[in-house]
Amino acid sequence: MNNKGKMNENSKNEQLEQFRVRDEGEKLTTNQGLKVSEDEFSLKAGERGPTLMEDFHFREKMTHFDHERIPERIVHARGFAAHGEFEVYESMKKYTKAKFLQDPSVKTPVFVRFSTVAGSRGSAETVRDVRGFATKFYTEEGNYDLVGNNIPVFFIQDAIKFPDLIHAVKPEPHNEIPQAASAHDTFWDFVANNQESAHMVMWHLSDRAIPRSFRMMEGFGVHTFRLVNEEGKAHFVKFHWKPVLGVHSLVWDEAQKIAGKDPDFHRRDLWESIEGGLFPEYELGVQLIAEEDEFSFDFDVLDPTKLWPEEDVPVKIIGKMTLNRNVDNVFAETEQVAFHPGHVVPGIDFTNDPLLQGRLFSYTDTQLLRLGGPNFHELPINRPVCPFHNNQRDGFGRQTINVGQVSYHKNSLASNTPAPVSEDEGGYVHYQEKVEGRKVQSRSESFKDHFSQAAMFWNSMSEPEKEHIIDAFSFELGKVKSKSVQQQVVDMFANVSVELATAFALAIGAMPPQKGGSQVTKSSPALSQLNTKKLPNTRKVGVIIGTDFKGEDVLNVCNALIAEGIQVEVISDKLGNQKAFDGTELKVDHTFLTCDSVLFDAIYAAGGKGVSQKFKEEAAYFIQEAFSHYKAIGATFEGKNWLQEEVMANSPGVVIEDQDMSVFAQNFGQAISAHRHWNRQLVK
Ligand code: HDD
Repeated sequence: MNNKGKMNENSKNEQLEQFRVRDEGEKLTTNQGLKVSEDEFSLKAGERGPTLMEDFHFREKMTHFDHERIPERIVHARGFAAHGEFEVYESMKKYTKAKFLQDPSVKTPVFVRFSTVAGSRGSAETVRDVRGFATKFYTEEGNYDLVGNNIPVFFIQDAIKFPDLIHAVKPEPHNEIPQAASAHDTFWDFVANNQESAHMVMWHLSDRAIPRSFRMMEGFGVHTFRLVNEEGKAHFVKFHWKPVLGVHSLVWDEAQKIAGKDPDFHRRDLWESIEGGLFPEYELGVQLIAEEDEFSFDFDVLDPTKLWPEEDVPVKIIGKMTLNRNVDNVFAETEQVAFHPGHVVPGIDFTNDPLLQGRLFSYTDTQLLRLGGPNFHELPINRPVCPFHNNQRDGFGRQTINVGQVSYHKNSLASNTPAPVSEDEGGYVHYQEKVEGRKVQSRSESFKDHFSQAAMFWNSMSEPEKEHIIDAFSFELGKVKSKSVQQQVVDMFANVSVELATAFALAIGAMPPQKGGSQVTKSSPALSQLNTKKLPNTRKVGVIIGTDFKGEDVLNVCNALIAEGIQVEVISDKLGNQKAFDGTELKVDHTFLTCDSVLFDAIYAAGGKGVSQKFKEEAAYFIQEAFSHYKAIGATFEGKNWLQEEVMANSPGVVIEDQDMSVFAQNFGQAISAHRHWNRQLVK
């Protein structure tokens, strides 16, 4: 990469280009460049004789294969990433001197990795878990990493407890069960005995922990950081990513089924959206608190188990990120990318949040093991797009060839270069916060209210969201074997809501709480997903058609849906083309066998005369399942016979019509945009 060229949104792509190798059409060689003549038979003494050590190609090929795996991340092992760009809407000069937040005409390349936390690299993606949302901005001043989650608070207040938290949530060590799940004794034992987790647990058991798509979840920097402007004035800041499509989730039963039907559901969704040009977009927001107001709130701004209610501290939307390019190679990019909350640029600084401070140690430490040495910054995906020079040398896998005699500072032989530069020339100067205190191992009193915001979260939920939380507690605690742990959790969450604790206590056969209750009446409407944006865009509809379907009518519906931005996939009992009575043909994308109702946002039973009894049963099963997951259901013509009309006909989100197809398409499109119809009565 020519480091002297001006930086733009393509800078990272251009830099990566010099590392890309296209093997197609090339001759096979060894890693030494020697052309290979035989790649199927190892060198042997006679056709049935012993293999010879002398076969260097065999040895090299096998050795490389034997070393292909690297340690997976201790947390966030299962992840998927994409490239994109970020643009700021207006200059943020008033608050920060960070260059990438100054000029709306500048686009900064980004790389974003989404992840689950607890599961191994091969685990299913729709499990109940926090999602990682880590963004690397390749700025002209160096890489800035915003290493966040889709939940704005954390389980613990001090990083020293992180190994304990993770040991508790990971599969239990004696039998390595369960994979990628928090529904087991050690996790809940940790929760009950580390009650600072209360607030985050409420989020974890809410619909936030089962997102519909990476494209439909928020991201949060979690910690309070500092923005510092040119004059040295600082503001406390919390970072938010707001998905343009709104925040939407799966239903728990659906999430579990998808985990089996398509363990790659979220990566497939992201990959296909980007391949199809439906680029995921997120707006960047900041909440700002002036330093003078540090103590004006009923929470401590340094406490990572607290959020700043958006109604009290509004989120100022300052820019947009668009993910527009899939990776070329998952290992080289997604697996080898190294994030670190300590990768900052001038104008962005830290606070004394004890969780953040501990993270500043952990990330480099883990990369050293995972990426095998101190040179991981040289891996193509991790390289800044601006020049970098220092006196660090050598180490495993060093690629840079530093020319010259001098590798120390201060020196005279190289005129004391590379030289530190002043703040005015872009040198990073740490914010000069005044700090005083004794060395103690304790926690501030201001960190000790663990339940008020958990109660606020509960108060902010709509009825269906509350039901989901009760069901989630009943599920999770229902899997816990220890009666004592179950009871401890009931008693703990009585401090959030007696209604909640009583409901799940009854479901798991524990004693309803004897005391508890919260005085908190505050709620924050921004926390409820019911208040999110509802758009049809990118929603996926499974269209079930049989032979002799009403060709033009059905096509018109499909086209009207597509015009709304909805994705249409055709399901039938066999692949190939399905024929309409008027000769129209529609390509079938899936059979009942190769897909499942849970993989769609809505089902449209379009009809078809020539269908077997088996077809009808399969279609009915798809519709029934979608119905039980509160999804929009449309039925026209013979499709009406595949659903239980007497049960479903007047249900919210069920659209039945065989006269006016444009009215049908419009109503069905609206039903799809609503995401889910929670006010639907289910037949139990
Ligand atoms: Fe962490 C990875 C987010 C607390 C230690 N963390 C990791 C990733 C994300 C987060 C998104 C995946 C990055 C990637 O995609 O490669 N972590 C968070 C957030 C936290 C948090 C938002 C709380 C606010 N983490 C946290 C603590 C510690 C760690 C308190 C340890 C003191 N996290 C790690 C790690 C990981 C990691 C062990 C594993 C792989 C990696 O760093 O690169 O260092």
